[in-house]
Amino acid sequence: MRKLVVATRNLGKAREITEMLSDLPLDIVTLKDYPDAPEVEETGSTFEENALAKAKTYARLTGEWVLADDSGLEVDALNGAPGVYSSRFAASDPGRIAKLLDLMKDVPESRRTARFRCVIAVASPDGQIETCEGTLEGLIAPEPKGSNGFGYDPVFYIPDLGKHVAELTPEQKNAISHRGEALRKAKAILRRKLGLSEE
Ligand code: ITT
Repeated sequence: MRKLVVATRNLGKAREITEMLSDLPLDIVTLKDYPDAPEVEETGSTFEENALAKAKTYARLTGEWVLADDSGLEVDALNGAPGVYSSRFAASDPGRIAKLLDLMKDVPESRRTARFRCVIAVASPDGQIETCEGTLEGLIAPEPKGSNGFGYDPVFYIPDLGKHVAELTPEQKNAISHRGEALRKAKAILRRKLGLSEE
């Protein structure tokens, strides 16, 4: 079976991506299987630049097809922050959530709009590369709720569902999420590029 390296060290992302790709006839591994691979510095100013940098670098280093995800949270009342700095906003998930809620403490519900964005890049060792993306619109809740998912999921509220993302099952999150949308497009790219049959 062809190998696909999912180029992430974020366990929450790795879990969602490997689960959604599990119906493809691919041997899926992550960066855990490449303990000596160096970090790629995320110096880009967009999710696309960072996803391209991660996919290209790890495709070259591993000699395999690679799928890389760069994602984050854009909060309108914070002019799009934390954006590409979402993982560097504070040292831990609880720290990131506490910092966000503190910055948002005086913002009324009508101005708490936000979105998750995900850009996925698929790269081959011989330099082929394509990107695709997905978004999820919602509101920053006043308090965290739920224990599923990862990252900012406990404070991201979906008005249509009346739920925080961390209250959704993995299947419910994948069906509506930024990463789910991008991954459905990435699967079409992989099927075409690797000549995999349609399910
Ligand atoms: P890799 O670069 O190794 O993939 P990372 O966590 O550094 O891991 P990013 O630079 O793409 O990845 O940062 C994404 C951050 O955005 C992530 O750490 C979360 O804080 C947040 N994030 C992205 N998708 C999310 C989701 O589905 N739910 C909650 N938070 C999410």
